[in-house]
Amino acid sequence: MSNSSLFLGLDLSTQQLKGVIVESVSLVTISKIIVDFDHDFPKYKTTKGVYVDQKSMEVHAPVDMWLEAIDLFFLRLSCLKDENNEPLVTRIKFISGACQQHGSVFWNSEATQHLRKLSSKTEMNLLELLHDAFSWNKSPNWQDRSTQSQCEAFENAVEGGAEGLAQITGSKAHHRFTGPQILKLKQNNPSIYESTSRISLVSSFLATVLTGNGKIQELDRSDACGMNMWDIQKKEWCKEITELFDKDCLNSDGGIIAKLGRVKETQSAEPIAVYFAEKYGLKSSCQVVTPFTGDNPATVLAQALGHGDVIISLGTSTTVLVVSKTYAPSSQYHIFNHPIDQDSYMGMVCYSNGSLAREKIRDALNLKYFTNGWFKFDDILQARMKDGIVMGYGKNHLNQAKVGIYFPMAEIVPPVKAQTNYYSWRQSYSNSKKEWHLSGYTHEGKDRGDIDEEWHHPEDDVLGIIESQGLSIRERLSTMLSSKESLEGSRDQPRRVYFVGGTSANTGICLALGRVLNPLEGMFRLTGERTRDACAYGAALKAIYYAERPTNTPCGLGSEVSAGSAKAGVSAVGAAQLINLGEKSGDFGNEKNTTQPHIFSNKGKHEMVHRPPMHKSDESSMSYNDFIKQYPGAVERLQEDKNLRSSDHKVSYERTTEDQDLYAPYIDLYLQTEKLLQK
Ligand code: XUL
Repeated sequence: MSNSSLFLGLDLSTQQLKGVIVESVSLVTISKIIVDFDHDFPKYKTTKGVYVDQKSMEVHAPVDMWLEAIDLFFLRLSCLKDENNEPLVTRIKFISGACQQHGSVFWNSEATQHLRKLSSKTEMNLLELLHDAFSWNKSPNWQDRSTQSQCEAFENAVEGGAEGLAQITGSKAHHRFTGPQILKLKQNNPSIYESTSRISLVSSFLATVLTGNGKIQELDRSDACGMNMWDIQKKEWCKEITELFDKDCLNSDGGIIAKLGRVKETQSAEPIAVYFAEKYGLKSSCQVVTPFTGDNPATVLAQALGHGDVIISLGTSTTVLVVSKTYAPSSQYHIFNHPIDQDSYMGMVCYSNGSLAREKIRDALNLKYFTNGWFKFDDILQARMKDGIVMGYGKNHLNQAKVGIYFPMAEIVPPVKAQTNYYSWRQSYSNSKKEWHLSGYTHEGKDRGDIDEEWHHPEDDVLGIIESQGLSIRERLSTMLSSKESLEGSRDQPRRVYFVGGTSANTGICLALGRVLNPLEGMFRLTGERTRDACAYGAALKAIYYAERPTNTPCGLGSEVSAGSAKAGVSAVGAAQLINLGEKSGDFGNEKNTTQPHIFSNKGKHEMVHRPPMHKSDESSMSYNDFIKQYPGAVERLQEDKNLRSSDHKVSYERTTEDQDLYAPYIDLYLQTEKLLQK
């Protein structure tokens, strides 16, 4: 490892605070640190990082726990050594961050005073220093569904209801969005609301703590679109919505507009707080690149996307992400400002049932077969794909289909309550038209028809969950892709699918999902560890782009660091680094115990990702997409070879004519099934 500069990307998600250290020359991840909230802070008694009240459907996280987690994170970071036994922390030149979207943090009028204490050396810890800086020690979480009446108020406030609100703010009203959450606080806890002087998103909260100079950091242009309050085209707070809070909102002192502060459209950098430099050994020249952004916007930064390309992030939530030059909002999906490029947008669909729903099936299999990890799940998945099973049946029974609905949590898309249901369908002629008829189903444990004989649980659920998640994604993706920039030759197929997020390390699941989505040019994922860490990695790339963008690229006003690698202290570009990512990329993925930090050593498989030297003298500006395209070799293509079993850990995929678009006939059937779900 050379002595090149390092960039830290942080990801404050629901369950953990993660950081990846990326070397700018090669874009290789050198190290990763995780603080796991349940594992590291059992005293808070959270369940996967949050408190859930099943009755009120409120979900929130304790802000105190996050403060403790930040300290623990930097403590772990300070223990890392490079190959010369030098502390890695001293080589970190820039930090940026990405955090769960929609969550909010409520500061009181003394916050500035408390935050200033981070500007000098102190023996106290973050919890002691900042505990009293908040008007509320809870942060509503994106899984919260308690704001139905506030959502109705939001949609009624604008002309055109849900569609009208989507036109203005990029989304119809959603329970988890910050605006309805704040309105609920104002209505149900007026004294807390009144004593709040500023409201941060989780992203601006983390940036505020790291800069620790007394200033509450502004909101990010992309993350602000997750609030149902920001008028994307006018670039101001939506008047009709702010009037729900204050009648005379523009003139009201301490009103909602003052509490929200400004939305920052540009990037800049300020020094890390003295607190972190003194306590954990960061150089005082280390810069924090702000604003921090949301986890999904940062994920979009992890890979250059072309027309028709899509990122599918398989994390706690499942999100489907595209980038577009056109502002084409719809109540069916979300549009956010692109986190960096001023003239781009990102489209998103978000499902609440992602990895937890898949893990439930994995656990049921392990219980039945006395196995553990994903091996049984993977084996069944591979065997069924190899046998050409589609919707529960083989080639000779294509007039029959099984559709499973796996929503252990209330779902966002479609908006229905938690339920797990199984449906058996048969196709027959009715009025000389082929139609699907329900032959049996299970609702809340009640069987109807002959469903019991047809469904084999949990085995059928393995491919069943992937198929129904895939069909839902495929349908919503087609709406998003065809909205304005329709794809040539195809109504609904994406061009390329890039899988990222924890589950993307599981090749079998990616291949099975890819079989449903049938992308025209194949499926990919980021190489090595990057694929699991796409969000934190995207945050690191944001910092790298800020530091290394060509001099003329507008990126920030009044930034304290000039652009260009020379001034940013970044070593000469072009020298390829050989770094091992610690494990074979493409392995079937059991999450490792990742709570301890580790440095990837240089033994074993090497990965080389390097780029040609950048011409700093180049006068032209460079979009983020073009910037990231300079780094070749950062993705791997996923292919299935039908002769290999999953346990060989080598699975490749080749589309054959006979394979083509196996699932197109079932998209409408899936939608027909969705109509049967209980609201
Ligand atoms: C996006 C959403 C989730 C969270 C997960 O709208 O609610 O993807 O961002 O942290």
